Amino acid sequence: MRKISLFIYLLTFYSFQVAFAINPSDKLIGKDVSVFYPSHYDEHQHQPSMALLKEPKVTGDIPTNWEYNPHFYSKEGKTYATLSVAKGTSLYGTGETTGTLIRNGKTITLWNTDNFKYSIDNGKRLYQSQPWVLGVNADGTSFGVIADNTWKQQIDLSDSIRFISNGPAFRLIIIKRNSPQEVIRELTNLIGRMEMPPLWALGYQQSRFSYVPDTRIKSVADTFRLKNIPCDVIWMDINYMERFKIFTFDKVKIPDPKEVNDYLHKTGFHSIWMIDPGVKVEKGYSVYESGTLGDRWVQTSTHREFHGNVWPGQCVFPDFTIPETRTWWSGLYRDFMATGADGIWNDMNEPSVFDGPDGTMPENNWHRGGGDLPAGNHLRYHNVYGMLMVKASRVGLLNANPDKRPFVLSRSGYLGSNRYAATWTGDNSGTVDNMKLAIPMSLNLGLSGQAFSGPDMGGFTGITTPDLFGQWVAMGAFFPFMRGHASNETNNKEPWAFGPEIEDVSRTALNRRYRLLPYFYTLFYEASKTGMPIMRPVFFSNPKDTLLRKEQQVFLVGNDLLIIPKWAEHPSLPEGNWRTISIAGENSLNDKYQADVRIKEGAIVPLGKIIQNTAQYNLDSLTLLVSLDQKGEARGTLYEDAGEGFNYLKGEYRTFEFRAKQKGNILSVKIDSKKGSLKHPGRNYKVKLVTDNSSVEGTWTKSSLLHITVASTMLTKN
Ligand code: NBV
Repeated sequence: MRKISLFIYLLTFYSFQVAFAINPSDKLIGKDVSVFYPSHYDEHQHQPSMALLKEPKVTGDIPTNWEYNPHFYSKEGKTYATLSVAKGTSLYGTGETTGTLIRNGKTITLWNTDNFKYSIDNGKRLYQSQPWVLGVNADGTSFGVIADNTWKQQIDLSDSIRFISNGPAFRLIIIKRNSPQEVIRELTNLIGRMEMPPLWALGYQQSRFSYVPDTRIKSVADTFRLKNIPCDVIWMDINYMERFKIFTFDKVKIPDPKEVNDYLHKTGFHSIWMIDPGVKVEKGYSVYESGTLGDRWVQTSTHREFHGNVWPGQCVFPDFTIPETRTWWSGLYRDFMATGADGIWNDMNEPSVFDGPDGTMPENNWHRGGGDLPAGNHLRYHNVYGMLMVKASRVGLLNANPDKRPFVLSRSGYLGSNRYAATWTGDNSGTVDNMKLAIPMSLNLGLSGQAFSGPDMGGFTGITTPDLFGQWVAMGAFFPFMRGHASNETNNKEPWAFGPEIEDVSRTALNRRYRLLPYFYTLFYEASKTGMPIMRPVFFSNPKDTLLRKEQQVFLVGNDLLIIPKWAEHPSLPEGNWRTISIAGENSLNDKYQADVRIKEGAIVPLGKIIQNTAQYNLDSLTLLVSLDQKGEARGTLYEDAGEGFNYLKGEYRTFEFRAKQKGNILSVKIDSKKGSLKHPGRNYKVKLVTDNSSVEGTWTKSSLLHITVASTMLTKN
C-alpha cells in the first residue's frame, strides 16, 4: 500500500522528471533502521560503502506504518533523494560547515575543499563531507538519514531533506529512534566509533606554522614548564621538512629529529609531525622513486601520472584506493616514527592542489581501486581521498609502534573517518565570530559521528588580540581537542604571548581542563563504546524542550557539566538546578574570562590534581564533586586504564560508580568498582559537596564508603 501510494505521488508531482518507483529491495536492516533504493541503483557505483563498517544484512520487511519514506528521481543529469520533514522538526549534523547549530534552511556542498579563512562559498563547503542529517521531531523523538554516497553532492535543507548528487542514483539509510542520543548510537553502530586515544591526546597541545629550528621547538616546550602552564604536545608544521618533501627533515633546521623527540619526551611532551599527501616530483627522492617504481600515483583521465602544484612544487599524489598504495604508504612511517615521533598530522588531504580546478584535482582524474574497491573517477573518490589516506597512516603508526595507540589528525574527512583520525576545523581566523562559530561546528561534527574535534584555538590566521585569546582559551579548555595554532603570518599565539594577565587566564583555564581529565577520559571511553559526543548540545538535556534546539553559545560536556562562556548573551539554559563550581581555585562568577561551569543536580564529577602534563596523571587521589538532587542523591562514573597501549581491550581497565545519599546532615558516598581487571591499590578520595551558594569539603579518606557531616542548612531538604 505504502509503495503504491508513493508511486502515484511520484507520478503526479514529478511527471516532468524521470521518476523512479520505490524499489522492492527496500528493507529493514536492523531494529527501526531501513534502507531505501532508487530503482536504477547500480551497486558498483557505490559499494562497498565507504561510510558503513560492513554491508548491512536484511532483517525483514519495512513495516507498513514506517513514516520516513524518501523518494528518488533524476533531473538534468543529477540524482535526487528527498524526504519530507514534518513541521517543528529540527535538523542537525551535515558534518563540518559554518553556520548555525540548527541546520534547517541551509544548503551545504559536500566536496572537500581547502577553504582558507572559510572564504569560499562563505564556508558552506569545508574540508569534510558527512552526507548525514539528524532530525529531532517536535516531540523529541528522532531520526537520521545517511546518503550512502561519496560522489560530489549537496544537502538542501530549505524545505525538506534533499540530497542532490552529481553521481549515479544512491541509496538512503534511515534510522528511527526515541531520542537523538539513540540515533547517534545507531549511526555510530553503523559507521564505527573511534578507539580510545592515548591519554596525552586529551591534554593541551601547542602548534604554529612552524616551530623551526629545533632550538625554537625546545624553547617553546621549556617555556611551558618554566611558567607552569600545562601542556602535552608540541606540533611540527611543514617547515621542518627539506623543501617540503614529506618524510624528510631539513638538515639545517632539524639536524637530529630523534634528539628533538627525546628532548621533548624528557619533560613529558609528545611530538606530532605533519605529513601531506603531495609527493615532490624529483629524481633521487626516495618517496617519489619508490612510489613511481610501484606505480602508486593517481592518474589523469588518459591514464598518465597526474601532476599538480602544492608546497614542494610539482607533485604526484598517492592513489589511496589501491590497496598496495595504502600498504606502501603505511610502510613509509616505519623509519619516520623510529625518530620517536608520537603522532601524525595529515594536512592538505582534500586533496588540495594549488593549480587544479577548484583547488583540487580534475573530476575526471582516475583512481584505479583494487581489492573490492572498483576503479572510478575523482568525482567519485574525491570526498574519501583523505579518509583513505588516514586509514593507511593509522596502520603505518600501528605497525611502527604496535604497543601504542595511534594518533592521527586529519583535515579532510568523510562520514566514518572518525574510525581513523581526530579532526580540527581548518584555517579559521582570529575573530570573535570565528571563536563563537567553533561551538556549533564541533557540536555538529559530534552529531555526525566525529566526537574528537576542535578548532585552532585562538584562530589560525589574522592578528589575535589578548582579549580574544583570553576568551578563547577559557572556552577551548572544554573542547574534546584543544590545540592552539597560528599561521606563519601572524603574531605569536602561545599562552604567554599576550602579557601577564592572559598568561594567568590561560594557566587557570588549562588547570581546569587538567583537573577534569578523569571526567573527560571517562567521556572518551563512552564515545568509544556508544559514539556519544563528548561535547553535546544543550538540547541533549531534554530533546523535548524546543527552546533549547537553537542554543549554540553554551554547551554540555558529557551530561553533567554545562559550559557558559563569558561572552554568551541570554543563552537558553537547560531546566533544573545547575550549580556553579570552582575547579582550580577560580571564581568564575567574578572573572572576566573563565567560563561559568555548572554541575547538574544529581551528578558526581571526579576531579584529579593540577598537573603539568599527562605523564603526571595519577589517580591516587580524587576529589568527588557532588551535587545533590531534590531527593538528596547523586551519581557519577569513572573509567580508568593505562592511558596508552591496548591492554584495556583485554580487560585491563576499571570502571567505578559513585553514589551519594544524604541522611539528616550526613552525606555518604559509596564507591563501587564495577567492571574490568585493572589492579589498583585503592586511593584517597575527598568529597566536595556543591550547594547553591557554597561548597564544603570532607577530608581525604582511603575507603569505599565516605561520610561527611554537613551543616543542615547546606543540604537539600528531604
Ligand atoms: O602546513 C601549513 C598550514 C597549516 O598550518 C594549517 O593548519 C593547515 O590547515 N596548511 C594548512 C597549509 C596552508 C596554509 C595557508
